[in-house]
Amino acid sequence: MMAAIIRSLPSICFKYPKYNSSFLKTVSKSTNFQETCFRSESTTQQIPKLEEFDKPQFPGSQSRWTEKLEFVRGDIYDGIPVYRVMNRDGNIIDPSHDPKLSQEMITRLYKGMTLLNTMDRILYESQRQGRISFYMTSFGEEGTHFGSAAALDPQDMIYGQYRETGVLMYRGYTLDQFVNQCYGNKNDIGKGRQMPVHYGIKALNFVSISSPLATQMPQAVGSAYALKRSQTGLCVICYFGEGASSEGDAHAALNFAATLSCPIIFFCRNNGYAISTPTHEQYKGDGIAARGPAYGIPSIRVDGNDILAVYNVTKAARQLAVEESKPVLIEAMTYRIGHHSTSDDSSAYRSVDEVRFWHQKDHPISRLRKYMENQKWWDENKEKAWKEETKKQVMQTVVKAEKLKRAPIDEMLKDVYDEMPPHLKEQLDAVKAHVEQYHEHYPVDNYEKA
Ligand SMILES: Cc1ncc(C[n+]2csc(CCOP(=O)(O)OP(=O)(O)O)c2C)c(N)n1
Ligand SMILES: [Mg+2]
Repeated sequence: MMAAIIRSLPSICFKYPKYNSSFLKTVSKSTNFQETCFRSESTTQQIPKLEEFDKPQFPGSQSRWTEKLEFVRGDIYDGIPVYRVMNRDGNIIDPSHDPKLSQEMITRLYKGMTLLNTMDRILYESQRQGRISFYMTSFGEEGTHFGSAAALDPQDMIYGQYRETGVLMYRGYTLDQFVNQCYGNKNDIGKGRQMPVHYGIKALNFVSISSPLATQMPQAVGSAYALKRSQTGLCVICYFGEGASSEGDAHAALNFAATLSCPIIFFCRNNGYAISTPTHEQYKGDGIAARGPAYGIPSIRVDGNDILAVYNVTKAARQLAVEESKPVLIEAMTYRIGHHSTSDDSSAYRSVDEVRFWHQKDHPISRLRKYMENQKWWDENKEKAWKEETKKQVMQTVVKAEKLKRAPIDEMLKDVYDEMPPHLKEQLDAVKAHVEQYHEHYPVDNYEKA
């Protein structure tokens, strides 16, 4: 029996790296396994101390004994509170939590949120008119985007899910870049090879969006681990929806980040829906923030419609992540006012009254506007002039983008490899020959010549 246990040790030790190889050799030679375990000095696992035997000493948990037979239930406590700074009238509740952002900064944030809103309206309509193939709006979530983006270092790496357009806008992605990407024209950085809204730009440290849910999460942890090793003083922020949190990748990411102590901010946008699935069908626990402590990750829940609160928590999370090299989890509570995407009609699964409540009574843009009006920094005239200006700006950008041709067909298979391998070259030649032969069936004039 003992021999069998000893033979199986290498595989056990692989899972528990605390036993190193010299320990293994000692164990293999030993006739008394129990004795060896207590003698070994090479293990990094805490050896139980006899004087602390009044506490459980299992290596997998730190806890206390109990003689009560009690299940830990998720439904007996009030839940993690929602941190806020402003009330719905735009008044600061506790002045000691006012981040005291300058008028210039607040105006920048407000202008960004409203510009995004206008761009969303116009590009959504473009899709309805068949000018672009797909679009996703961020209506109602603007506070989570701009509040978090403003609290980061511009060099921090961003991994998004797809509904974080405002984060990229704050970083400096231009209207031209957004619209060219959605139109997939030759000026798009990705040369029109991605679906609309799948933005990415190396210069702004924003990793390209990829549709399969939660795949960005373990990748983001890998980046954070690299940042930790290179000691740059930077961190990663990884955005994801509460729906994506149900993916296995989300678990892997949270657990790796915790065990490897990676400087990463997990930013969950809890907007109430994963397409048509409401949160109460998605999970039974206390949201996403409640999962953090189970992974050993400091966690907080914030009112995502309060941009100042989002700014404060992201700033504090960044400090924790960078100074203590730790993951932090933020759950920003908000509401997806728009349809999931242009492929969705949310009236099939939620009431107009529900949407109207959030649009009229708890909107991040109107809350910041109230704050600005309270400070006498904004008024109706400024609002009207800015709205007209943003509409003009976006419309002009769209008109320009529509006139541009698409990238040459040759670009389709480039940039995957440094040098195109023969099998791809063969496929490209075949496509080109086909299109040339049947050119009357293809919109060849819409494409730039190679
Ligand atoms: C692995 C995978 N499964 C399913 C989908 C289809 N899908 C696209 S978005 C989405 C809902 C995601 O909801 P959430 O994470 O809450 O983000 P939100 O759209 O609310 O911003 C689903 C199921 C997908 N893209 N990838
Ligand atoms: Mg969601």
